[in-house]
Amino acid sequence: MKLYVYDHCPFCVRARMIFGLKNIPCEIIVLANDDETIPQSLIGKKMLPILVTDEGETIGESLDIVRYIDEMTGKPTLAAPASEVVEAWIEEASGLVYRLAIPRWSCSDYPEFKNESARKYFIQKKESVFGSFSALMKESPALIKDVNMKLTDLDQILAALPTIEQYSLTDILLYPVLRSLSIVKGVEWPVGLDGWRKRVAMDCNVPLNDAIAI
Ligand SMILES: N[C@@H](CCC(=O)N[C@@H](CS)C(=O)NCC(=O)O)C(=O)O
Repeated sequence: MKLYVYDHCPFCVRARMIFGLKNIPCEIIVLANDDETIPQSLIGKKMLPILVTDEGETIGESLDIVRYIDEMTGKPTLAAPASEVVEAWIEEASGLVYRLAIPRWSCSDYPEFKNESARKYFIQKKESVFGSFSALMKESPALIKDVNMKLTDLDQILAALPTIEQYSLTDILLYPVLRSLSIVKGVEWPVGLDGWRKRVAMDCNVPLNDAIAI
């Protein structure tokens, strides 16, 4: 199987996670961010992740890929119940996380930005949606303060949940958001939550971005 991704992309992280959690081999291909031809030819639009199965079937939505791979073995890994309260937190916090992460992604050393044209493509596309990156960077101290408070809430939410030895679809939604935030320097990770994100990173074999935080 082949999985086309961008390293920074949280939706791609969802798809990468299920391969890691189930220990299923897959060729991970990082496309240049401005390569429109390959995704267009596979699914008719410029969007990743895309899975190409051994049978040549293409699947182009992250959660469809997750479900397909989880069900493939006949023994689901995502067996724990979803958590409404955690998913509500994700909904509330995501805007804040991406306003911090996106300008930092644009100047990071991800393989999808190896060519300058790919980096420019990303910057142009995202600034048209999120506004100027220099303005976002100036907003960072206030955004980091807000996100640190949100992390304290999340830490308490996770601590209050019953301990379950299995993963859930909610974990597949949450980890990519926290991994996105890990590129931001100055974020304070409460101890319990820090343990959670590091354990998931190991289990799913998708490393955090702490080492390249800006
Ligand atoms: N609903 C899709 C969303 C995927 C998505 O938005 N991918 C982004 C990358 S993070 C993308 O490919 N955007 C087009 C682009 O970057 O040009 C999924 O869950 O797979």
